[in-house]
Amino acid sequence: MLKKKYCIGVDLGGTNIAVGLVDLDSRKIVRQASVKTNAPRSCESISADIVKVSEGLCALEKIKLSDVLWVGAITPGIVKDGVVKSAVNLGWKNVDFRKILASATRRPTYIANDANGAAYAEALWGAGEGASSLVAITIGTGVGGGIVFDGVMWEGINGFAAEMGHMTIEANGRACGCGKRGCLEAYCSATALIKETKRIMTLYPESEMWSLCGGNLDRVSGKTAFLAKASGDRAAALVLDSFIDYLAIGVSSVINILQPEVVCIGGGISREGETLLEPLRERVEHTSFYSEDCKTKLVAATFKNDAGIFGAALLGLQEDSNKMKTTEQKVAENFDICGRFASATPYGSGHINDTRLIVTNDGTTEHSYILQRINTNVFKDPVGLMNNFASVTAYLAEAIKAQGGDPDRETLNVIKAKDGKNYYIDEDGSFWRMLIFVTDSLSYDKVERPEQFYDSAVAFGNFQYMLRDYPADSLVETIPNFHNTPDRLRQFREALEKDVCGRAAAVKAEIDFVTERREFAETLEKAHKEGRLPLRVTHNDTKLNNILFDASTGKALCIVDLDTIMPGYSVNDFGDSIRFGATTALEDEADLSKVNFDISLFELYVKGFIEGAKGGLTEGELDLLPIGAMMMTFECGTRFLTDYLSGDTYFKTSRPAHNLDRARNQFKLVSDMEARLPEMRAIVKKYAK
Ligand code: ADP
Ligand code: GN1
Ligand code: MG
Repeated sequence: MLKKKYCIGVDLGGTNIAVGLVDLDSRKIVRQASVKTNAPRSCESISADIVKVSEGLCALEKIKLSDVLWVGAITPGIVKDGVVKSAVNLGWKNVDFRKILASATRRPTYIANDANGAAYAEALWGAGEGASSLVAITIGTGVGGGIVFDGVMWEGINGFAAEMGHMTIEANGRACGCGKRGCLEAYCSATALIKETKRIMTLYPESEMWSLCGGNLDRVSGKTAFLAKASGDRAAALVLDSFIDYLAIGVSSVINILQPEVVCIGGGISREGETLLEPLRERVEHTSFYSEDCKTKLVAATFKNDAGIFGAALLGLQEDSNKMKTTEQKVAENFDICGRFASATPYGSGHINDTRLIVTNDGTTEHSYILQRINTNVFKDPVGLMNNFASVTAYLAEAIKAQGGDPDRETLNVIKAKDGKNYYIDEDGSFWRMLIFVTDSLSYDKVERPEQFYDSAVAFGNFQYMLRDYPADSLVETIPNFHNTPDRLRQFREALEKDVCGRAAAVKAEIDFVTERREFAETLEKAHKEGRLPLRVTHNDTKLNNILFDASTGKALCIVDLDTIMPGYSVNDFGDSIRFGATTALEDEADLSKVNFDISLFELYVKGFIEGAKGGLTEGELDLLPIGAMMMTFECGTRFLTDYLSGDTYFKTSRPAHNLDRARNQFKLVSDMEARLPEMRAIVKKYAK
């Protein structure tokens, strides 16, 4: 037999706690019971009562509480992400209701504000079923509401959203309990209606309303005016005319702002049905932006007495709804991460991928991740890339363990997608990967302390050392000819010939700078062919911001950006760090008077890199370290200039001449290095012993 699908809905009010066992297939409350709230009372004690009542209901259905799919609870007050920020009736402030109730029930637990929950139930199974959007306005002691778009409840950034009762409908109007004046609640709550009914009655002693309440003002209710109006009472008509006029102002504002498919009116007053709705519709049509063929449906709520239990029970269906989530949230939820998605923030200053810091919350703890959209304009084989990435990081983890390090913090750790792959492809075809965020770490765009640069050199040297036996031929070449400088010059000439933006004429000096160094560009390729420069497994993108430093110790911690790990030259890894770090300015500093090669930083890096490589560099490699520095600086400048000529399609830019500034900056460093090559060679000799 097919197992029935049950869930529990808890309507926690200031007076009663109503609990219902809901059968999700038949959409019925199969059992329900309630106990007194006895507020103020602790959340733990209330949760224990909820468990007791729920277990009783389950026993009657011959199931266990552990058989229910989830527990949903609604409560008055401000609720955000399961935390009751404040609920005056319960005496709660910043109470993590979801966490406490979840640990009491041991079931997945969902919490919402009561009006939001009611709106959600209406949207899914009630007046808004099948509609894309619904706004509920609940008229009771106060006026509450809820907004549900594409199946997602909008709580606002702070839980205060959909407080319909506190929209101003009359400047300097009636005082409201919230301290403001002229709020919808002060005119259209049941409380306000009763007050106004009494006021009008005292002005019209002949009104039918008096006999309806036996001459006793204390017996006036929200129904009194409706009943009297039905028999033609003029005073009652006055009360209701102004009540509906004000309500129409509120409803029109909602429609004008949101244009939802459905607006539903709930709470006790909504039982008046068409007596209320017909005149309301008429007024709203006059005061809102309506399109005849596609207008908001204005209807009464479907759930009456059971609105609370359903409003709570259906909260668990939120999981199904994906539509209003951001791309990052949807993508993040496709990876095997802990807790619920909380936020996504742009992170780092890389030029290639889109990097986001993702924070999740499991009810007790926050977890952080790095989510990256792989730039497939740059990396044509993202699947191969991620294979490299995962194999190399697994290999590094072992090497780090062998060196006595912490593999959780000293190398990247790939989080798999829920389907077991190392990446996730979203509905737009974008490739994403998820990494564990290395907490308490920082990366730098410029050397802040010389020791930092030395540390990074040791780390990059050691990185190469750790990968010395890695099977190079198992690696996919993620960007063919990545550091083949002659090929970079060929691409440069191609871009120059095309000159798609007409930028070439204005950068003749830079073009000449590149062309004059055509022969130099061959140096490393030649050395390789002559057997003086071996191919190794290298990082190929060793700039300072691709290494994380421990925020508390300041020590180099973890090398990141492993997209370009492939066979390459050690001297290029050395050189790429020098071009970015051994300088007095940022990589994109446009004022060239500030850009100078810093030979003392160069010296520190030489020392650190040779140490880190643990004697693994050949004589030929050591000899070529200064050329590696010049080559990477020249090549990178040429790439920036190429991209400038091609219309800035490769590197991220934030101003029109950004790539040109970067190119000039690198060329200034090349000139400095050329002038100081003998000194650079002497430095290497000093440490190469
Ligand atoms: P890009 O290829 O665009 O440079 P990166 O992979 O280098 O992308 O990521 C950009 C930045 O994000 C890095 O420079 C680093 O500061 C930060 N970063 C990357 N991965 C992590 C991580 N796992 N933990 C913490 N920070 C990270
Ligand atoms: C890019 O990805 P990111 O920002 O760490 C580039 C490097 C350049 C560097 C210049 C894959 O590095 O090759 O040297 O910009 N990465 C790729 O800052 O092209
Ligand atoms: Mg990077």
